[in-house]
Amino acid sequence: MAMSRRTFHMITGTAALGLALGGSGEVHADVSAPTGPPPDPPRADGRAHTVGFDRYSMLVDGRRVVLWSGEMHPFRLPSPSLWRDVLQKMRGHGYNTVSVYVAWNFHSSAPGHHDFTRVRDLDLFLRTAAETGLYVTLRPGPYINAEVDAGGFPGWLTATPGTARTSDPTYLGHVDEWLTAVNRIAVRHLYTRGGGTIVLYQLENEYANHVTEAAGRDYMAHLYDKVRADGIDVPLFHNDKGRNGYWAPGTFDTGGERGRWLYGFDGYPSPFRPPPDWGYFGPGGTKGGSTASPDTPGFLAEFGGGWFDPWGGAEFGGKGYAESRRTRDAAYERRFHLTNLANGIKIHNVYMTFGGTSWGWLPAPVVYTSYDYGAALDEARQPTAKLVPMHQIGHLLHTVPELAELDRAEDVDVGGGPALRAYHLVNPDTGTHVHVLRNDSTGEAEAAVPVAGTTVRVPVPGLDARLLAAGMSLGRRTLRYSSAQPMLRLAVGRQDLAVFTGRSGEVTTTVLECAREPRVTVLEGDAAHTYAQGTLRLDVRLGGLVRVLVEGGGVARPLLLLLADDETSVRLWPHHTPSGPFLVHGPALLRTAQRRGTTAQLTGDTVDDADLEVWAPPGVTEVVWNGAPVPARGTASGSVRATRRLPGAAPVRLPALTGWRRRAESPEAAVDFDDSAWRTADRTTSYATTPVPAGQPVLFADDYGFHYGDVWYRGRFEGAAGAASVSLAYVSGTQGLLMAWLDGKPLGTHRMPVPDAKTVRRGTWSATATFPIAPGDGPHVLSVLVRRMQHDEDGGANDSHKAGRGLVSVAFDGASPAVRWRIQGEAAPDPVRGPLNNGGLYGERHGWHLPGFPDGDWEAVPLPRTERGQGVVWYRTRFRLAVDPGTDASIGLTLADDPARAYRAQIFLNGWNMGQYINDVGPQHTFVLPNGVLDTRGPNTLALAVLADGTTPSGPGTVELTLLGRAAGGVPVTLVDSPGFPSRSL
Ligand code: IPT
Repeated sequence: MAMSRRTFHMITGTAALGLALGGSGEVHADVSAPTGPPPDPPRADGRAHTVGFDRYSMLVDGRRVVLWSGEMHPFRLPSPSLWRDVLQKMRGHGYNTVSVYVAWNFHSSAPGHHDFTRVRDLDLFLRTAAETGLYVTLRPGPYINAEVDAGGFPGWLTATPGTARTSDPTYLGHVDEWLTAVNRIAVRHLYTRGGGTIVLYQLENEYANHVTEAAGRDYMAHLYDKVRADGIDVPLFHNDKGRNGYWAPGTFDTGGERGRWLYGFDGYPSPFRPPPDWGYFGPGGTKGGSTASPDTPGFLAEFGGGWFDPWGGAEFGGKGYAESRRTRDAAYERRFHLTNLANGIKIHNVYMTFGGTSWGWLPAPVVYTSYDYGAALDEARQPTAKLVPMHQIGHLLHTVPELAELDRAEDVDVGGGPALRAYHLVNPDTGTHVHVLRNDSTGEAEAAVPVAGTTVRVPVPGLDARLLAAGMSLGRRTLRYSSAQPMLRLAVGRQDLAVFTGRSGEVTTTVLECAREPRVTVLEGDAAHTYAQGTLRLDVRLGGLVRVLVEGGGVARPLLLLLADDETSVRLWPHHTPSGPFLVHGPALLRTAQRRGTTAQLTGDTVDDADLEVWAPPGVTEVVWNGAPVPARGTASGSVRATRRLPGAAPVRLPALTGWRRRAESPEAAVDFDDSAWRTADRTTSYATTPVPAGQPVLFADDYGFHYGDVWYRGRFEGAAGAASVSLAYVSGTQGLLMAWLDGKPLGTHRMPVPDAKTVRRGTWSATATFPIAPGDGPHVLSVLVRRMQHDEDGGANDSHKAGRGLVSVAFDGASPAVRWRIQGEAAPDPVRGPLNNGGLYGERHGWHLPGFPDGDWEAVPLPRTERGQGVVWYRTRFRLAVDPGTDASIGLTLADDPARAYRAQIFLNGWNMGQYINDVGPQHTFVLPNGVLDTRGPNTLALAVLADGTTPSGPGTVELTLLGRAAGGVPVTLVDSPGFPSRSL
């Protein structure tokens, strides 16, 4: 039969290796029936599982699974409780996999030191993903890019010898320590052993620059060996930067284990051009085309579900994430993902699905604090309209596994003009046909698709796409075709259930094979039906939830057809449980469902008042929602329906922020400031890629152990009489600045120019600031504050993360005094909030950002406020929130002021650095304050470190709490530890 022509040599995992590794040793492998029902959502069930693949798809326990994955970064959500919220929202909306980078710099403040506690608790994240029923793709680098500082390399790595991302032995030594630490956790969560749900593991990231060199090939082979030696037995892969064929199976040494290595690639196509064909099914694909890896499933390790936004307002290239979400909207998602599906992609990962926040000093210089990304779930954890296609396609792929095994079928002419593109695919075992119809023009087009001897007319809106299925099983009955898009099929209780979707108002035709005439009841909505020649035809106008019950006609099991418009489709929640599947209709989110005797125990969210209707396993007659019984009764649809609506979210009132206290700092500028404890800047060599000018000591902050945020220098000199100016060369990354004082008097501020869309990725930002001076012979003190932005990423594998940061050199015009420098950056890393929380401002070094700092003697001031001066001024206040315990309120801090004012603010909430606001650059004004860091039912401390150029008046202007979303429900939130003053780190 069909199975015999397939090979399953690529099955990996303990079971496939025949190893008895504790536990029950039970093997769930049924390789003879990969097209059968999908495997249940994965859990940490303590059993051995096989994780393999063939050229079509992943095979989990021998069952076909399309991975429909979303990327999220735990390190961009510093509140572990909320990981569960995001993961549950992903699962509810049809994702079956979460892909995560692990950022080395987030976990490592010093060589050999790796911290996986608190907000860095990878083990907890992996447990939560397993509890949520999601597969995991783990991507621990060592290099990750990801728009984080140094592409994820720790700050200390910049001060080490050897070229990173090569086989250099020093680098590999550090890498091995990192991987040992990550893998020690990861092995406990491998799905192969049932300890967790990791099914894929990535080596490196878009590694394209040393592909043909021994230094690159040996490096990849080393990573492969290391990860295998650490016990990672799931398939490994790399994400090629485009379909180049780099690191395809067989191109480097994988210890003879060719079959356990997947080829993956990344795609970030322009939303303004038609989606590309990847060439999986033959020539004509982009670059490597079908030859890239014909024996492994089409694998998009990253596919752009949005895009990152650079600093600056629209005129500089930064447009804000609303724009990103507008250009990659729901129709974009449908058009591009359905094209990917039509191109044989069976492992999808949408980068990002929840972008989150690059808090503290995490963002690479190219981006600002928000990493919202225009993703389907926004930074404030709110679902957006982009989830509609993800939800519909995700649930379809999960409940109709035939779609995991599709061959290209003969092209069909669908008319509709040149902009209407049609892809035709067929499952070789079941004969299910799939047509993907894509409209690349802006006006609506009609596709005329030949199906089963007739022509199905399908409207495809401009710049949109539609999937049409024919010959698809709906359980006991078969769909001949439908012009509405299938979303799921489930056998629930005593009936089969199928959901079809489309835009509201669309007129759709659905035809079922029915050898004998069935009984048809339109239970709700605008539907007409006719029976003729062995087929039942339903003509349905979409709007709300149309229900048609099909019974009899020689088939014992009834079929309930639900036709939902888009809006309604995301209120339909299939949920697979060990007692069978559920389908829940009504609420804004279904988080969990389980059967307890005759009761359906459900948890989830409502925003507005909502219906609650449940299709559940047989015998379920009662419903409990978020712990409270809901009166309900059985319906003609075979469901149990609440007799009253669930209440929506309670209103949330946010207090005004008042009671501000102000204190100026920057005492480092004063002549008599005591800097005797500061490091002497006397090094003569550096591993930085920025040259050290002859005759000058090394001044780069990283060489003195200061890796993040602001850094101070104090230089003493004599014999400068006659000097007309002093020139300070510095390197900072985009948006950096330098301010200087001579003997306590401001010399001025130099700022890196605001980049435009073209220059923003230029990388290193270096400049020379020249200030006129008229010193006497001395002695003199030159105080310099450099706002370093972060280290460059190292996408080109050329050590660009080692570009210097801080001062480079000093020169005088008309004199040449020797300057003796001392340097001070951040204090010892905050052991709780992590190495990226703080820079080296005086206030940070002395705990002014921490809760409980005694600010009673600070000046009480109202905001908004205007003052003028060069340097740093702090503002602190406290506020108390009292959000209703059943409400998940998502809250932000919004700053606004006259955009001509040249100042910026570092925002500290309960000591946590929530990001940087640059008043005259933007575009970000609202900063998400994650619950857990924010106490929504208690007191909070807010501190702003305002750094002003002195060239204009500065603020703060208005500073307000803003409500970014609310729901009744949510997840229980445990507050993160937020140690106050005095802190042991100071
Ligand atoms: C690709 C990276 O792999 C990922 O880490 C992230 O940087 C992403 O892009 C952009 O957000 S790099 C590719 C787009 C050149």
